[in-house]
Amino acid sequence: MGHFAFANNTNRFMGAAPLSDQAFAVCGVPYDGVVTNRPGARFGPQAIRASSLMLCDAIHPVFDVSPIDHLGDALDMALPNASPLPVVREAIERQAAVLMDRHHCVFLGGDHSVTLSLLRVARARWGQALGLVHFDAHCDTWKDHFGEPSGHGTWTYEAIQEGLVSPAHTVQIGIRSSGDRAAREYVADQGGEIFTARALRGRDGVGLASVVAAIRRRMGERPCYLSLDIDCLDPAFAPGTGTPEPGGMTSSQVLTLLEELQPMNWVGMDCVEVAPAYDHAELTSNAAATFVWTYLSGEVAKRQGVGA
Ligand SMILES: [Mn+2]
Repeated sequence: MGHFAFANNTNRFMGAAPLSDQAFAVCGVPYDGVVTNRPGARFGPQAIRASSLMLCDAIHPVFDVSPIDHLGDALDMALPNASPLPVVREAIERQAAVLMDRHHCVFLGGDHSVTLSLLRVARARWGQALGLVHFDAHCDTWKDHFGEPSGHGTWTYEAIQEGLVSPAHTVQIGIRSSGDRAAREYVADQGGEIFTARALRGRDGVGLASVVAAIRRRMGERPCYLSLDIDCLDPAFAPGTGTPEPGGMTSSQVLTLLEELQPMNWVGMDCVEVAPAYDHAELTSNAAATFVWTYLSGEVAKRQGVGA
């Protein structure tokens, strides 16, 4: 096939086919109605798709598989962007339920509020409180969104309150933004674990081995959901996002963690908060596409019994 197969598929992730009965699905959630600062993440999905075309045949050098033939792109959800958040959530949840019933899904945000809806669907689909690995500069455990009950910085708190995720199986990575102690340390106070960006400074490759071991030990075989806010990265690696926070992770650190956590029992992923209007040289969408590709390759390898 080669990369010429992309010619007519440039609006789909990695040039994948339209979604039919493939094991894996990519779907955009183009909603950015509750961002704190700069809007624009509704255009994230198409920017990530455009960058993903650079991956060519998409054979992953660690997992030695390409996800392309196992993947369909459902394009973007149709959402009532001007409606109140509960109406938007209902539309996301209705569409996500159909997809998660039939496919292992990766969702492209959108602002981070969409993750609460995706977790509601995943919780119902798997019938138990899920494990959560949450890459982010922000704890997203604020109890309100500047006076509103729900926003893109409340979903982790809400997910724990709703019993969607198990607090003891919730791990945050890259946290560093301003915030009051109660929010910053909420996950740890609930029995989970937080690896702040500060704690990860200067650690890469084998320097992350103890982090990997701690996460894998904590999660065991529990079904786990991966939520990756692109602002976990330093703005040097991901300027195109609504609430950039200096002092963040490197792309290599995130890739090391994604590769080493591959053996976990993942049930789905989202990659959110890519806002292409603030991007430079497609750095941000390129990082997002590479992270999604890494995750999908790891899952395809697992199904094919190919070792990492
Ligand atoms: Mn964030």
